[in-house]
Amino acid sequence: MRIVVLAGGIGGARFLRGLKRAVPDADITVIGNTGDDIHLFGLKVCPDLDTVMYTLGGGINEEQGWGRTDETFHLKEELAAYGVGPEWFGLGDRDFATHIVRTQMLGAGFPLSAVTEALCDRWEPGVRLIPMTDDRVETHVAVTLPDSGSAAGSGERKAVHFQEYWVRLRASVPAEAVVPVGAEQAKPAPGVLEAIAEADVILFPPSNPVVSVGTILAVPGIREAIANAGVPVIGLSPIVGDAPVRGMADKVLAAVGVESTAPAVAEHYGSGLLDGWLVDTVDAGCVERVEAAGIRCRAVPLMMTDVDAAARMAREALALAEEVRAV
Ligand code: FO1
Repeated sequence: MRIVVLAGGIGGARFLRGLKRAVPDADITVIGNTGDDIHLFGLKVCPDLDTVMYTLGGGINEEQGWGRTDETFHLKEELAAYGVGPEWFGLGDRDFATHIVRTQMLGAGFPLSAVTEALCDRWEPGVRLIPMTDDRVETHVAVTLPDSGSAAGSGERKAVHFQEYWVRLRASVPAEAVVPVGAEQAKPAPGVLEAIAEADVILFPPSNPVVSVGTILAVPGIREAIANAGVPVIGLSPIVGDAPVRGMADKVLAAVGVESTAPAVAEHYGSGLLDGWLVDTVDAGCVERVEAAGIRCRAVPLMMTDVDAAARMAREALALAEEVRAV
């Protein structure tokens, strides 16, 4: 079975670990979000690609869900001693090596897709990991920063890099707009459209629908290829009981005018794209609403408490795909 998965960071990576356990013989291609990528200290950092690579390759810091296990921060401390930041983004020594190799290869002229393949030679994630594009796309978030010296609402309006919004500001101010800068001009990376065309099933894991899956779909050609693939497209809700399972998805959903509920996210993707949607059992009451929108829906446990739980979710997603295929 050939499976294509559109993945963000932690949620996508943990779901993939379950999917691999559920169907060990499947041929899995992961299209990774690169809108979170950031240039720091002259290096290209790809948080979502690395989170998938480290998680599936056994090198992830399990508690955090990002970065390396057994990490130290000497380099960051030395940089800080020179007054060189940003201090708010935690890059560890082991992780730095990945960014150095990546940046060196990019500088030598290799595209990001080839660099990712080379990095995966070491980590052997057991899936084919392809960035959504080789072109530069950076998600920016429009915010109004509170101005402590004046009346509320009169602060400075500016666009910040997604990582600054997520990590430095901890999504503490409303996201007024989310813009994947460069996406309109980007082309799908080599292999992306081919994998979609050859897939037996396409899965949207419980990743952020705006800044992860949404950014991948913003690359011209990818949404259309998925909608026209003629195979079941199944998503898993990242919202359980009207709150994100992890992260701050509600903040960026508000920016695109979508309420933070499992059915609203399904409707946001729409029946033109999505054939099936899994919601958590606590949201069983919304199954009818999702089906009324033309999307087959089932309520199953969606908390990825461990790899077995993620594997059960993956099996449910594939079972729903078979139901869709049978109609
Ligand atoms: N997330 C944090 O909350 N704080 C950090 O300092 C941080 C550093 C970091 C370094 C490398 C990396 O691959 C990921 C990192 N993340 C960090 C996670 C990341 O910011 C986001 O969770 C993802 O981009 C969202 O998918």
